Amino acid sequence: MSRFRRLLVTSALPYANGPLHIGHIAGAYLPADIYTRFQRAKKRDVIHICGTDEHGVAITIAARKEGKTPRELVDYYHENIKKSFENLGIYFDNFSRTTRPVHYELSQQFFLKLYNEGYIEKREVQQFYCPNDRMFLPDRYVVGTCPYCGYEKARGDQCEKCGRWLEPTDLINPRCAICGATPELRNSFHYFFLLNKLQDRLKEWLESKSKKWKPNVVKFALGWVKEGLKPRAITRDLDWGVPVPLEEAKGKVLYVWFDAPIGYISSTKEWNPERWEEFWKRDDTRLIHFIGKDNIVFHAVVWPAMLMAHGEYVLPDEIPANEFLNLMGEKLSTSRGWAFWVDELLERFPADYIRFGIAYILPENKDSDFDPYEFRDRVNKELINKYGNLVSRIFGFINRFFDGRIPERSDLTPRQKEAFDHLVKIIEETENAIENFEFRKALYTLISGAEYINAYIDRIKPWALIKENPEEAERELFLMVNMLRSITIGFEPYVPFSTRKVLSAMGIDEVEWDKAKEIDGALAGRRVENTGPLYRKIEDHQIEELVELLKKRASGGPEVEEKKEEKQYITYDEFMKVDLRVARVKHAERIPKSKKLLRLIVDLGDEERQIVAGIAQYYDPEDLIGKNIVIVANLQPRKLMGYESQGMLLAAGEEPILLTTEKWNAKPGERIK
Ligand code: B3M
Ligand code: ZN
Repeated sequence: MSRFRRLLVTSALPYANGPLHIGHIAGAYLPADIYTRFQRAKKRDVIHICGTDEHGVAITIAARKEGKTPRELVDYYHENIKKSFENLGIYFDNFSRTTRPVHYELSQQFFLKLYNEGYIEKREVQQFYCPNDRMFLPDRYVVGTCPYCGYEKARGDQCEKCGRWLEPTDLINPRCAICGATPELRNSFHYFFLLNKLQDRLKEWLESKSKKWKPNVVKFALGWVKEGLKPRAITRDLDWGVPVPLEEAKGKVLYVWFDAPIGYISSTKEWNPERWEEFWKRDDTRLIHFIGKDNIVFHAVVWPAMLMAHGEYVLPDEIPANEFLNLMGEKLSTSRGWAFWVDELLERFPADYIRFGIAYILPENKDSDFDPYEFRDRVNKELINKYGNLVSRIFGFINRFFDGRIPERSDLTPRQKEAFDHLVKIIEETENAIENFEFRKALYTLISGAEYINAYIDRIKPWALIKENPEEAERELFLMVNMLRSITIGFEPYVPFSTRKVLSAMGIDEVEWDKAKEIDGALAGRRVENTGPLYRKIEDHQIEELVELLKKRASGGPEVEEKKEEKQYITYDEFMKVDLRVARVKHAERIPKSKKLLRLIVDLGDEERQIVAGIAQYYDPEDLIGKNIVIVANLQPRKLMGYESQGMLLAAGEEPILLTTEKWNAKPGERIK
C-alpha cells in the first residue's frame, strides 16, 4: 500500500436509461467488486462508490422513445439497476444519483470555482436549431455524413464507424435526429472548459503513469493530449440537467460529462458527510476509477484536467479500464437486443455462477467473448468440479469419519506444514495478481489451488488412512479443513455467496484475507454445519433455452415463452419397469488412470454383473466388498473408460453415500419395489 492510507474506489456511473447487461458487469463493476472485497478482507480503509448517471441526451432520447419524462425514466432505472447490483452481490458503500441536491450543489460549486479561476470561458457559437422541434439540437441529435470516412449515419459528437470525435458542424448533409429535417444554424453561447491551459500538466502527469497504467489507457490518453487539447463546450441548451449557476445562463445546463464524474465526489459526501473530505482531499488517498474502455478519454484526460483546475481534490492513481465483452462472436448491441441482461441471467443461475463465468473471461487486455456453452463448462468443470468437489469431499469425510466434528489434532508434522505452505504461496500469488488488477490470473491461480488440494486428498486417501492410522487421519483432516478454509477465503471476492456459506458452516463469519495464510487452531473440535446443496450443475437445456431467447430477440421475433417448470410424473407402470435389485459386492477395484471410477463385480443371485461407478473419491474399494447395495438392473449397458457398466448403483448426496441394505436380511437378487 506504500504511502497510501485509504482507498477510494469508484465504478463508472451507469446511465439510468436501461437495465444492466453483461458488458457493464465485465467492463467495470465485477472487477471493482472483486478488488474492493479483497481490500476489505485485507482490512484496509476502502470504500466503493457509485450511483446512476441521470442527465444528458442518452437519458432524454431514451425517455422520448419510451414515452416517458426523463424524471420517470431515471426513477425507474435507478431502482432497477440498484436491485440488479444487489442481487449480483456487487456491493457499494454508497450508490447515489446525479439528480440529488447534494450533487447539484457540488457540481455548481465545481463549475463556479473553475469559472472564477479562469478555466471556463463564455463563447459565442453557431449551433443547429431544428425549426420543426423548436429546439437547439445537442450534438447527438444531429446526424449526417462523416467527413473522414464517409459513413452516412455519423452522430454530431462522434462517428461510430471510424471513432473520430466530431463537431455537429463537421457533418456533411446534417439532419435532425428526431424528425429528419434539415436544421438551421443559429447563434447561441456556451461555456468552454479551457483544456488547452492544462495541456502541459496533463502530458507530464500522464507520462508519469506510462509505466504503471495499462498500456491501452495511457496510449489512448497520451495520444489525445499530444494531438493538442482544444477548449470544449461544457454546457448545453437543454431543460434536463444541472442548471449553470450564472444569472446570464438561464435555460442552460451542464454537459453530462461535466457533472457525471463530480458524482463520484457527491456520492462520497452523501455516504459520509464527516469523512468525505478525508477521502477526497488528502494526498494519502489512493483514488482508483474502474471503467470500460469507451470512457477512457473522460477519465484519463478531461476529468483529471477538471481536478487539476479545481485544485483541492486528489487525482486518480489508477484507471484500470477494461476492453469490450462480445457475445457469441458479435459486438454487444442493446438496440439490437444482442446482449444478456443481468436480470434474465439471475432468473436462471445463481449470482455466483454469473460472477465466476464473467470473471473467467474478463476483457482485461483485449476484447473477450461470452459464449453460453463455455459459460456452462467453466461453471460445471472449474467451479463445481474443482472447488465445489473439494467442499463436499472434505465436509463428507468429516461427517463420515468424525461425526461432523473437525478433529482436534493441530500438531501437524513438518511434511503436513509444508503441504500447507504450498497453498500459502498460491494465496500470495492470488493476492499479488489482484493488487495488480489481474483478476483473471488471480482466479486461475485459485483454481490451481483447488486442484492442488484435490490432488493432495487423492494422495493421502483419507478413506484408507482412517483404518490404517486413525490418529494420522485426524491430523490430515484437520489440515484439509484448514486448506479448504484458506482457498475459500481466496475465492470469496469472486463467488461471495457460496464461499460465505462454506465459511459459516465452519463457524467463520468474517472474511480475513491474511488468516488464509495461517493454520487456524480455533477450528479444532468445531462442529461443521450442513451447507445444504452448494451448487447444482448447469444443464444443457438451460443453455439451449438461453441461446434461443437471445436469437429470437435479436432477430426481432417474440421472446420464447418461458416454460413453466412442470412437475414431470411417471406412471405406475413406468415405475414398475425400473428393476431395482439388491446386489452383493464381490469385488471392487480402481480403474487405472481414472480418478473417479471404481469397477465392481456384483452378485445378483443368479448372475454376476460388472458395474462402473464414480465413487472412487469417496470410497475405498475394500470397504465395499461384502456390502449389499441397490442397483438398477435393467439400465441399458454403457461403456465408461473402456469398461462396460451393466447397471447403475444408487447413492445419495453430493458426497455420495451408497444405499445399502444393512438393516434387513436382504439376499442378492431380491427385487425392491
Ligand atoms: N454514464 C457512460 C457509461 O455508462 C457514463 C459513465 C459516467 S462515469 C462518470 O458508459
Ligand atoms: Zn427535428
